[in-house]
Amino acid sequence: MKTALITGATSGIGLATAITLAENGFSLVLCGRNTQKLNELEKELGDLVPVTTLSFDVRDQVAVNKAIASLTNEPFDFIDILINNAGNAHGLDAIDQGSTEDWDAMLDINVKGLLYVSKAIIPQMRDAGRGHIINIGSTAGKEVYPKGNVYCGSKHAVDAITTGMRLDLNPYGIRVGAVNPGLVETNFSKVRFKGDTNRADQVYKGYMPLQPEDVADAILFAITRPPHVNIADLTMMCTAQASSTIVKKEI
Ligand code: 8X3
Repeated sequence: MKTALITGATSGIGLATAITLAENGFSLVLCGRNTQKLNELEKELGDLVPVTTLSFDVRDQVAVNKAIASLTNEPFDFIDILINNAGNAHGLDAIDQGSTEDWDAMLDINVKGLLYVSKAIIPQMRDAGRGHIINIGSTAGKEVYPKGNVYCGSKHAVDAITTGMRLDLNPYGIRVGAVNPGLVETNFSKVRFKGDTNRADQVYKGYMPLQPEDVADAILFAITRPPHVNIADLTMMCTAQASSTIVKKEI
């Protein structure tokens, strides 16, 4: 039984991935900031597979290191699969209008948080000569759209860092890949628009967006390939989406 650690596991793609992986027999280390949700998940999925939870903010490197160092008991003492999922968007503003708080949050969570968690886990993979890292990127990491500026920049950074990790960890037999979804119906837009549910709902209206479970399926596919196969880069969109700015809507 392999152990997977998922960041941002309490909602959206992270939550769907936790459920999918539990159903497919992976032991789970579920990470997030919402302790209550983590506890509920541990109870729910703990009937299926061994589950433990870690409550920390990926922006806090001391907390990240402390949390990962606490994983001393089997089957959580070796992370076979790291899923760097925690990330979000803050604001959708032209570059002259954006707030530095929003920029800091996106770069701190999406880029630096991913690096902190990876740095805490890579040494054990390197020493064991095995392991698998999946970074959740975005179509925004492949294409910049108007007002996407810093969010797209953060996801382009994830794209580059994924390649860099693959190059540097290649000698150790560690697989590194990215799953890059387009529009997924989660609370992503609600967070981006700071709780403005009406505005967030508009984003997913008039077409069938990807569901978090669709992305979880792709992650499951990537991590269940034979040892000689690495899914390096997987970009997925709903059928209605052709690019970041072209979405076929019925209304
Ligand atoms: C989420 C996709 O197009 O809303 O990363 O930026 S998009």
